[in-house]
Amino acid sequence: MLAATRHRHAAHQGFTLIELMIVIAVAVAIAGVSIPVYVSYRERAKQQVTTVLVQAVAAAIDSYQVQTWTWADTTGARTTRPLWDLNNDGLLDGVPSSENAAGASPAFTSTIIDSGYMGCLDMARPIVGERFVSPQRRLIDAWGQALHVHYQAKSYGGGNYGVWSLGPDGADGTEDDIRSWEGH
Ligand SMILES: [Ca+2]
Ligand SMILES: [Ca+2]
Repeated sequence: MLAATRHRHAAHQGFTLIELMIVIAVAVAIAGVSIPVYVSYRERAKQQVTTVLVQAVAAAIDSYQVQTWTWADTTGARTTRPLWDLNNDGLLDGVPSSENAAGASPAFTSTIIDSGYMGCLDMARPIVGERFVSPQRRLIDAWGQALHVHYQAKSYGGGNYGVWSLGPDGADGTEDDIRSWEGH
């Protein structure tokens, strides 16, 4: 009697284990399909949102034409930089107080700040939500990376400047970069 009970008990346990394995197998199968789909959906959404952001910022810069600031350093040498990358680091400027124009005198920096220049936010404020602004007040893409900018006459699709995101891989110059001068 006792042996039979133990046998039934063991059989019941075995049955539960098979059920459990089926449930796990089904869960793994579903996850195997749904996780990649979800990830690719999220990545696609980030790419689309960043494409819109890059195009919008490029349009905002375009409305400023190629406006520049010029100043003389301590040796008297004159430096001219485009409005949106005064410190020449290849990134859209954040607030001028934290991203002083490299080589500029403090007086020039105060002039920039006093003028109300807010870095790229000044140009993009009407079109960019807080979601795309870092704590350092820099414009960032959907992956939290600062947007790049460069000025070179007639280089970017025949334009004078390019704005781009490093894309999902976070590396510059790779195929997944999202560029203002390319259609997406
Ligand atoms: Ca900059
Ligand atoms: Ca990239």
